[in-house]
Amino acid sequence: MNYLGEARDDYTPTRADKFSFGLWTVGWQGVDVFGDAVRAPLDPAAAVHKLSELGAYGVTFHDNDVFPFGASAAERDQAIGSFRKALDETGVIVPMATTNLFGHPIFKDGGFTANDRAVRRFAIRKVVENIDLAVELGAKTYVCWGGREGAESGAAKDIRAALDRMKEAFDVLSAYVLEQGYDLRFAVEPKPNEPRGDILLPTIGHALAFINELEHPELVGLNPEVGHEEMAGVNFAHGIAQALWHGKLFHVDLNGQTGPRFDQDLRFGAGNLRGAFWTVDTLERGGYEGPRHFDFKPPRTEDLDGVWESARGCMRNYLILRERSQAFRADPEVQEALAASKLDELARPTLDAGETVADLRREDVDVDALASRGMGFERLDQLAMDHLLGVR
Ligand code: GLT
Ligand code: MN
Ligand code: MN
Repeated sequence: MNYLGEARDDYTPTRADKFSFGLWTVGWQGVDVFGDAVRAPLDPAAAVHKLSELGAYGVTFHDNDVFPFGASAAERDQAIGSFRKALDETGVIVPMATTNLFGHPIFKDGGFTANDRAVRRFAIRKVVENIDLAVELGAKTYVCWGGREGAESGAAKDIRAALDRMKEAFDVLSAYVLEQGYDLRFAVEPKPNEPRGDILLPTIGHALAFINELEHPELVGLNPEVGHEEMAGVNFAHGIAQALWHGKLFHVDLNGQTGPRFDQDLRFGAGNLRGAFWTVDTLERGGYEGPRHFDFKPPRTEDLDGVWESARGCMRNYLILRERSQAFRADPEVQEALAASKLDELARPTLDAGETVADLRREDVDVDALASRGMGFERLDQLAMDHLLGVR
């Protein structure tokens, strides 16, 4: 039984849960820096059918997840037709799309910020072409992950000029979207490194500051990824809470990561489980209404059955954590502990209306009493742990 007295093991996703997956996630063949493909290519239409059967409501794609780089018009139409047919047959939607500006050798020094101007011009054009397709398929969010926008060495990239070019790309793309009357917003996906030694806009904070410099900041928000922030050693739940505070959490990439190391892209809930608990708690309580999008890589050890187990696990873990977070918040002892830890006071403005610093200066402060007062956070956190571990 769960805390509401309902049958406990009902963590089966429905479309109302808004789970979505990138075609490149379940379709990852396992090619990595050290090894070849371990799995056969997965037909996008087959992926759509299986994800639908598992309970996902959406799929997302890069242009070249659907048709290969350099495909002829006929090949492109045929591939899109087959993908679209699967969407129609299943009712699966495309909430988001993105561009592959990293796989082909032309992008070895980046797309929007490549030193080579001809590459930059080609990159923007590639994005525009896929935006047209994205909108046709109903996407409302367009992700820009700048994995190749960066450098391995100091003199190779003039960072200020590169940021000018990055801004230029977003300004041009925003103008295009407005001109076409598209109902589409951009979401920048930060990452600190990999594949480049250092990537531009490495964290949520860098990206938020960058957005303010754009011609159309209202059209650009964030698509933070759990593992990317944790690679930088920062707290993902805090990061998305701040993005929500700025009204900039347009999309989210959920996955698992164990601390600062290479980008593991584990299934959601694997790796930093406590972090995942607070991530779900923050999304569910913070007013986020977008897709719960999984961007993970089923490990190379898995065959196709293992791929689907892994996809199922992402959704199951989200639902378990959602239930655990709800149980935590509904527990009267937790509510009492939250009050004892003064969370309600934190929500109250520090100065009352009409008060000024003069009022603060007049105040008689019992410094010793305030200094010796415990905050009760350990009790509060243990209650969270008990809920997370399922013993409450
Ligand atoms: C790539 C990357 C992801 C991004 C994708 C969007 S592609 O797999 O590792 O984090 O979200 O371009
Ligand atoms: Mn990643
Ligand atoms: Mn991602």
